[in-house]
Amino acid sequence: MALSPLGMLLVIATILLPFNIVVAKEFVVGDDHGWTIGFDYAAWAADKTFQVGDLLVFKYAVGKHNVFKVNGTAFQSCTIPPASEALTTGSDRIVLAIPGRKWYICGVVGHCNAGQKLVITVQPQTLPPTPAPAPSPFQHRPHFGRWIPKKLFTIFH
Ligand SMILES: *[C@@H]1O[C@H](CO)[C@@H](O)[C@H](O)[C@H]1NC(C)=O
Ligand SMILES: [Cu+2]
Repeated sequence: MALSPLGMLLVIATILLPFNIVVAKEFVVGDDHGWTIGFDYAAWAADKTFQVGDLLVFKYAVGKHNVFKVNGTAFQSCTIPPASEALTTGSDRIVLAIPGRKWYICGVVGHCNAGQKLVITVQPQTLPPTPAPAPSPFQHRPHFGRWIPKKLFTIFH
């Protein structure tokens, strides 16, 4: 029996399903500007969608800046956490593992107040919709199977 185009599409979709995962995106914060003062990170983030599994990369010259993950209160007031909590590699990679609002600031004196702060909202990962179970090709088969084995059993017993 030849498959209808729709049936063929279903077969292909089923085969490809395990590969149909959402690809994680990598965001270089500030793009070419990197992580610095004098850049509008609110505008940078405004047209982007961040999802669980995506990656933030903070790029800056080591020693010039750093990155602290803070809460909303510390973000508003530019309260710098203990230095031990700083990310300082100059290429700090943060995987967005949990949905919700995330706040980052630079801990160098004056930088957060000068606007070196980023707030984003991480969306839950969108999964592809679960397909309805494909109809079984056997479900309309005549029920000969029910009596044939019994009859054979009877004959050869
Ligand atoms: C926010 O973080 C600061 C320290 O960084 C802490 O003192 C404060 O309790 C936190 N606020 C909330 C609401 O968690
Ligand atoms: Cu800084």
